[in-house]
Amino acid sequence: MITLYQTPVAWGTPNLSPFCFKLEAYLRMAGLPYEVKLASLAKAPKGKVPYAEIDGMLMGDSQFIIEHLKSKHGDTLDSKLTPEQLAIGHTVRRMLEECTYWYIVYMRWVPEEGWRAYVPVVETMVPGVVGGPVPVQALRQKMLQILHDQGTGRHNMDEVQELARADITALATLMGNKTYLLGESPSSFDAVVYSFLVSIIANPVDTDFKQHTLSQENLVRYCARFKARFFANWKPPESQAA
Ligand SMILES: N[C@@H](CCC(=O)N[C@@H](CS)C(=O)NCC(=O)O)C(=O)O
Repeated sequence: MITLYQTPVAWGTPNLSPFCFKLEAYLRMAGLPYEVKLASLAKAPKGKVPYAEIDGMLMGDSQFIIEHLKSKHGDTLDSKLTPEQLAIGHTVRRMLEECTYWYIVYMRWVPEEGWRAYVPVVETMVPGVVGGPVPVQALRQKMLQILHDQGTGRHNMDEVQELARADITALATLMGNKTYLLGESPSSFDAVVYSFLVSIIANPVDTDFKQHTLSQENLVRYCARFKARFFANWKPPESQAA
């Protein structure tokens, strides 16, 4: 059994961390049984979520975990992809994880309206996930500093939304009318695309970023299709059921 350690269920989605959600989506796509437990950043091998326990060993980083699972259990999802498809998948994954991710983070932590909506979610992570009774304002200050150091925090809201819209337009164009990102069959890259799209759409605060995503009909249809195929029977973990 694989134990997936992640942040609590929130906003009606399995996880608001797109990296946790991606890993859970991959496990479901690959048909690997798993259980979910609440993470503790203090115990996380890389100090980040998700992390997983596999054969008694703790591993960090969603992609390292996926690569490990592929070598252990085989890779039915990606084994038929051409080198060009793999390159497109890789590029899309890196765009979402290294760029779009920061725009998702910005919308939650920077604008006052976004922060007001996100505080209740952050409160569910104190003290357990963050490892102590840290005030949510201190967590916000830390995240604002991280955003500043990364660079996205130096942009204003309009600039971030413009960057974010461009990523979504590129994704919608690449998706076209295909059933999944790279064709008629799902690949591991769809775990990334789906989890990041849901992370954007689930935010209750309306932004251009969210509206632009919702206006891409092919992406909205894609999310519905993916959910129906891989998350139809999803239930919150017992420890977190309402
Ligand atoms: N490359 C990592 C990224 C994971 C990541 O950035 N996780 C965020 C949550 S979405 C996190 O743990 N942040 C807490 C922190 O940095 O202290 C992966 O794929 O797992």
